[in-house]
Amino acid sequence: MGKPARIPLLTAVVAVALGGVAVAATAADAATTLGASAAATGRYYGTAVAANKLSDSTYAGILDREFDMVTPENEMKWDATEPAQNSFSYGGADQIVSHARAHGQRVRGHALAWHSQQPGWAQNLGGTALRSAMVNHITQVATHYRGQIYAWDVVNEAFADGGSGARRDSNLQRTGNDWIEVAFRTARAADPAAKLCYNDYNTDGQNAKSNAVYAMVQDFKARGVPIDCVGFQSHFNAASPVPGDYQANLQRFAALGVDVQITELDIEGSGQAQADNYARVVRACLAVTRCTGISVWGIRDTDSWRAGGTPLLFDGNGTKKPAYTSTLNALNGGAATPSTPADPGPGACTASVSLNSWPGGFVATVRVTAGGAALTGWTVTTTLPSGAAVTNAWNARISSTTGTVRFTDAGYNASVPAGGSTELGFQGTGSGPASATCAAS
Ligand code: 9MR
Repeated sequence: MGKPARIPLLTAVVAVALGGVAVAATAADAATTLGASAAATGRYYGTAVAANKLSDSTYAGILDREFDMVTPENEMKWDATEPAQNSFSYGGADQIVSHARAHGQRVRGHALAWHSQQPGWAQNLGGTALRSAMVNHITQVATHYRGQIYAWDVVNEAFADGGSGARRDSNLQRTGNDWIEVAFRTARAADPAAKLCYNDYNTDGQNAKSNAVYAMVQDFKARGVPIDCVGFQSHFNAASPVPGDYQANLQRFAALGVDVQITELDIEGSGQAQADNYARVVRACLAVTRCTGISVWGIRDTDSWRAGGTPLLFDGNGTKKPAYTSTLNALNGGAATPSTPADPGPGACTASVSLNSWPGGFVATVRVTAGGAALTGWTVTTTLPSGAAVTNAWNARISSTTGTVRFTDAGYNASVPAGGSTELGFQGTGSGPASATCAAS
């Protein structure tokens, strides 16, 4: 597969070249949706899609506006595509693939071989009968979609949880330890253009399970077993937070010579804490050259497999949550090409927030500190939790009172010497933001 297309930027160049009104056809074009912002860094931002929701206009509207990669949430699984042995049914999956093609979205195929969501007939097979059935399944499905899939999750969740580093016991595992490499070789033969991924959960940080996957990928690379990518599901909540070594873990896999992808992202929570975690995921991916994209596992909170944890970027009405805004901002802060983020440079600055809160209100003091060179102007950006509003601000000009707010220097405090700092403040109703970013201007 070639590099992901950078459609929004190309559009911008074309508009300028035609001498059209170049007004909006600038980087701003690439900054207003998740897919376009990710594409500007050479990556994608995708989502899981359920075929039976494509007729919901709110759902489809958000899907087609924001996302440039889709993963069928259940429609390509073994139970859906081969309900009776050697009798294939592609209704829901085909619907998603044609919707994607019609809207310029690429497709991640999920999943060819998995211990779960097997049709009853396969659950009851074992030994060579199951091995042949698996090979036939992979060949048929990957051939049906040949040329239309960006990446396949060839094997899903094959390692055990906990500290053993062992393979998960399953009927597939009991056909012999080589079932995974057989699955990858079979998929390569059926669709040579698709990237072939191993996908799992609880492998997002360095631990016994991710070490075991790492050793498998290393071994596959050494022996020429075709593997192109590793998917990190990234289902996070309080008990399983974004790991501190998330980026380092992605990086060590990338260093084995595979792409890495965030494949099923959702983060339980709300407000600023959730928004900060979503931004951390973007920053980790942008910092790893071979992190080619991020997919969330659903669109609205109500579409989620764990709706009670409100883990997604849009609320049940389809309204953008703070997590959406922080994701978009983080994508727009990314490097122009997939590489380690540029050195912030001598003109850079940082912002730290200190909050004085009471029920229903807060005062925030933001300290702007210059980096290795003097500032001649600065802008602080923060995203207010939903329901919060700024009522009064000092030492800065303000762009809005709710949502994402930019505070620009007030003129008299634009100049900050290298290493020096200055303060601004604001008062508001609701709860205040925990963090802010600073940019020299
Ligand atoms: O989101 C999927 C949900 O609708 C299904 O009921 C469930 C059945 O196993 O699978 C969910 O998706 C899973 C994905 O295929 C693999 N990783 C874990 C996901 C969440 O369970």
